[in-house]
Parts: sequence; C-alpha cells; structure tokens
Amino acid sequence: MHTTVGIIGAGPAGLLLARLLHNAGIDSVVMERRDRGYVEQRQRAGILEQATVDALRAAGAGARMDRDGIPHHGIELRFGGRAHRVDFPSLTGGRGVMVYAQTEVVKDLIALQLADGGPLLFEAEATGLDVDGAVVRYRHEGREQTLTCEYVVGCDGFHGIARGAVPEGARTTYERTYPYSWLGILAEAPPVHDELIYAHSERGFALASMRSPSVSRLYLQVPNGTDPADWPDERIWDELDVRLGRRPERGPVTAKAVLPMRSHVTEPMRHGRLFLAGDAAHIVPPTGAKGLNLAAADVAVLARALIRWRETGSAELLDAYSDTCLRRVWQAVHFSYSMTALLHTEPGQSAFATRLQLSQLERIATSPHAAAELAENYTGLPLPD
Ligand code: RFL
Ligand code: PHB
Repeated sequence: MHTTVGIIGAGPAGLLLARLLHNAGIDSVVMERRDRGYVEQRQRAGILEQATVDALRAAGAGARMDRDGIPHHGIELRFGGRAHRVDFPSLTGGRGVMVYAQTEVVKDLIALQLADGGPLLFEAEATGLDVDGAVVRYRHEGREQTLTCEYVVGCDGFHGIARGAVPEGARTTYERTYPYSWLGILAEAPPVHDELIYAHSERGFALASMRSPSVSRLYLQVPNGTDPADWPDERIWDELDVRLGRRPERGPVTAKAVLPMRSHVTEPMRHGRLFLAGDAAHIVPPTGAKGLNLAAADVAVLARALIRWRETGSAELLDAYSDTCLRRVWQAVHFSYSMTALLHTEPGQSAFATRLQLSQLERIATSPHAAAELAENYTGLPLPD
C-alpha cells in the first residue's frame, strides 16, 4: 500500500491530523494497534483550549462538541481554608475553555474518518519503521504488511515505536518524574461545583472536574505505587470531603485508576521523513490540562506545513515544524510543572515549602498580574502564525 502521509496511532493527534489532511485533499492511512471500542472508551483528558476547539471545528468535527460541550470561564482555587475564583475572560481578553471529554473528541473524529476519510485501520500494529525510506511495517489481520509514504507521522503516544526509530545519537530527551501519582475516578454523580476546583491541602492535592451534568471526574494525589484496591469508594469520598473542604454528592464509581506523572520532551520532533506529534514527543503532568491540547496544536502546525508543501512544493514550514512546536511545548511543560509544584505536597515536605506554596496562591488571589499568568497559560497560548 502507498499513501502520501502514513499516520501511526489513532489518538487525538493522529485522528485530527488525518481529518485536516483529508479536508485539504491530501491522502493518508491511519493505523491503530487497539480496537475501536478500546480507543473510544479510554478515559483521559477533559479540557479543550480555544485553539483546540478551533482546530476541531476547522476539521469539521465541532458539531457535537458545540452542542454538548460545556464552556467554562474560570476555575476555583482552594487553599488555606478558602476559595478563590480565577476569572478567565477578564484576565485574557475574553478567552475560556471547553469541557468536552477526550473520549468524545475521539468518537467524533473516528465517525467522520470512517464515513468519508482515508483508511483507518484498527488492530493494525506498526512493528517497524524505516525512517529514511518512509516505510512502515505493520501487522494487520494476521499478516505482516508494508506501507510506503512520502512522510510518516508518529502519533503513537508515549509507549509507541516512532520515537525509538530516531537513532539515539540524533535525539535528546529531557525528563522529570514526580514523587506522587493521581488516583482518578469517574462517578455517576453531579459535578461538585459549576467550575473545576483545584484544591491545595496538606493531605495532598485534589481536583474536582466533570464530564457532563450527571458525571463527575475526580482526582486525589496519592503516593507512587498506590494500589487502587487500597482505596475503596468510601475512602475516596471521605478524603475528597476533607481535601476539597466541601461534601460532593456521592454516586456509583464506574472507573478507578492510578496515573503516574512525568514531564518528558524529545528533541527534535523530526528526523528525515518522520515527524513526531503529541505524546510521542512530549508528556506533561495533567495538572494544567495541557496534554491533549499540545497534541492538537502539533498536528495543526504540521497539517499547515504539509498543505503548503503539497500546494507549492516548498518544504519551508516542514523544516520549521520542530522548532515551531517546541517553543510552545516548553511553555506548556513549564506551566504544567509550576502548577503541579504549586498544588501538590511532596513526601516529607517542609513547613517552609508549604508556606511558599500558600504565599504564591495568595499572590494569584490578590494580583491580577499573577492571576493573568495562570489564566493565559490555562486557556492556552496562541498558536504560532
Ligand atoms: P494517545 O492518545 O496516547 O494515542 C496514541 C495512539 O497510538 C496507538 N499506538 C499504536 N498504534 C499502532 N502501532 C503502534 N505500534 C502503536 N503504539 C501506540 C495507541 O494505541 C493510541 O491509540 O496520544 P496522542 O494522540 O498524542 O494524544 C495525547 C493525549 O491522549 C494525552 O496527552 C492526554 O490524554 C494526557 N492525559 C491527560 N491530559 C490532560 O490534559 N488531562 C488529563 O486528565 C489526562 N489524563 C492522560 C490522562 C494520559 C494518560 N496516559 C497516556 C497514561 C490519563 C492517562 C491514563
Ligand atoms: C479532567 O477532567 O480529566 C481534567 C481536568 C483538568 C485537569 C486534569 C484533568 O487539569
């Protein structure tokens, strides 16, 4: 099989790229190692920046998001026994975010791609990559097969094969692991509040998010290596009561998982005819809600570069892809790191460190400049021209 752009991975990055290319008349093949049901049910992010909302609309995938997504204009910070609201529009010149789950984004993009897009192959695992020749070997329907392309895009997430296909001497990795994890639950219970609550507490961080008017998504900071079985539902609700400083309405817990946290960047995001996009190139801790949004920004930049190349023969934007993305990626890495450090309690944290956190939170609550720094980053930095 031959195509113009071979895309490995049908997460948000791969699916959105395929749509943007399809709408510009550029053919692609998407291969995904898991089955459709698995990809559509995988619980992950829930907050879309304005630029992501715009990219989904531009891809023709905005209809259900515009109907069912919940626009949010702020978040609540809780610390030292009080609550402070950060108002996004007044601090950012009118920007906000959209609460619309990654599962729904993925479902919308898959439905469109299967209805009128190029091939989208499930249970098709890329097993090898020839970067110079742009050849992908993959296993599908029990057979080893080969895809040749003009360009290959690794949208295969942190555990994919694309990043490893770049020779070690040609890439640099920057990484940090954090000394805590998140225990995340999905519950059939109305949201705790009409906006997200990010809570600092000496017992650890807590976050109250939502998926719909009847489904809550809630997180607790827990030690690394925590077994979810040690957290029966009652214990989770009791701990949320204490850390959030209010009593969420309780309901059946339908999913429970422990998520480790890391920051990771691989540079450059291109080698020969291979491009890396999304989690394949970078990971951030979820505190700033940036992972999915960075993936969407990468492929918006890449789609524009591929369209320019196809229309004019110029590879100028493709050559600039890695530098263009990395500037914005590092801003998000820094923001996610800062917000994580501000709100979590390290094992054995000193009273001094806790006072510094509280004083920074106080600064955000009292200085429009400090609050604007948070609001601008949270709602998303602009995409490069
Ligand atoms: P994805 O979504 O990981 O998609 C990669 C896809 O590639 C497939 N794949 C392969 N396919 C073919 N051949 C191979 N050899 C392959 N190897 C892998 C995988 O099956 C998968 O379908 O990456 P993408 O598209 O870059 O999107 C990135 C986002 O998914 C990610 O940044 C966020 O979900 C991160 N993240 C969160 N971000 C937030 O902003 N808020 C959150 O609450 C949040 N929760 C999470 C998360 C990431 C998690 N992971 C990766 C452990 C919770 C979890 C559990
Ligand atoms: C979520 O709804 O899953 C979510 C929201 C905000 C975050 C992280 C996760 O910062």
